[in-house]
Amino acid sequence: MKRGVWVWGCALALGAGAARAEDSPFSTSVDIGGSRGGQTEITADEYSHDDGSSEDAIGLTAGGVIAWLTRFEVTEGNQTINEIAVAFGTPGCTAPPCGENGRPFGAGIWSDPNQDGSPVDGAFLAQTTGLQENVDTDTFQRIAIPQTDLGEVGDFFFVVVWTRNETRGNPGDFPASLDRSNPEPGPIQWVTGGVAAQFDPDEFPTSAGWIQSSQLPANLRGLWLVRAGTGEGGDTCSFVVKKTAKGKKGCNACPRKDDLFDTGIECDENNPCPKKFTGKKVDCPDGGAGFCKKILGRKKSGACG
Ligand SMILES: [Ca+2]
Ligand SMILES: [Ca+2]
Repeated sequence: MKRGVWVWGCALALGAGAARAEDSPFSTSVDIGGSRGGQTEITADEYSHDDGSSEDAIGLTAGGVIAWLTRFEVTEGNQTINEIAVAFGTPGCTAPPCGENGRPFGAGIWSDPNQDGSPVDGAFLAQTTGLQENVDTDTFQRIAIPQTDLGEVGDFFFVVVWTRNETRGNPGDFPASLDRSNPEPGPIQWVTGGVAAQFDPDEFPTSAGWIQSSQLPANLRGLWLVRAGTGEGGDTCSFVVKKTAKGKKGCNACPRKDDLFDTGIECDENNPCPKKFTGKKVDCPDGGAGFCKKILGRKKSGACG
């Protein structure tokens, strides 16, 4: 099995201990307050903790790469998934946009090898990359991932979303949508990142890094708007990568063989995706410097017509 993990060029200012508000690298968009509903239960075909509405969004104060992780437990009949859904930013954003439409992001599934519920030993299962849509609207963006077997009923697994956390001249925007209706959700949420952080799928993770949300300042706690399930993966063309693409000029986030790569090209029944995709020089999928030299993909069966 492939193994893909994180390495961070710079550890967070926070350690494993409790965070104090004054030294947290994370900050929040203005909390517009108010609850718009209760926590939803897992549905037949979607893993979900959030209630579908964000009351806030958080990001890294100084910018960088931010990753947010949600833990789920495998339920009967849902041991295999092929889609992740995520919302970016929040409608209450006071310095709009909280995120940026068109900005690259990644999403993936990690297992929990020792099944203790902690993600520090997470083992890579599948990933995809896409471009943010519908920022600041609470609209879930659905993105296809390779068909993933999650293990046995009751097993923990992790859904991770990551993106660069800055716009040009505006470090510290707020991409991670936060459902504050349940501000103390328990040990199912983590976050990590940093100014010099980068994604390198070929390196092993450092155990430091993931911060459980209960260790964040109270105003940064809640539920990520992140879900996983089965579906068609949205309305843009995803391709199965045929060969690991080479990163150039500092890009460590190029898709590898068998990853999915979402081009952002819109498709529907009348406008099906081309059978092949060739990207000679593609901007680094983590939104940072550099590019991927050659991305070759074949159409995913059944993808968007
Ligand atoms: Ca809510
Ligand atoms: Ca673990």
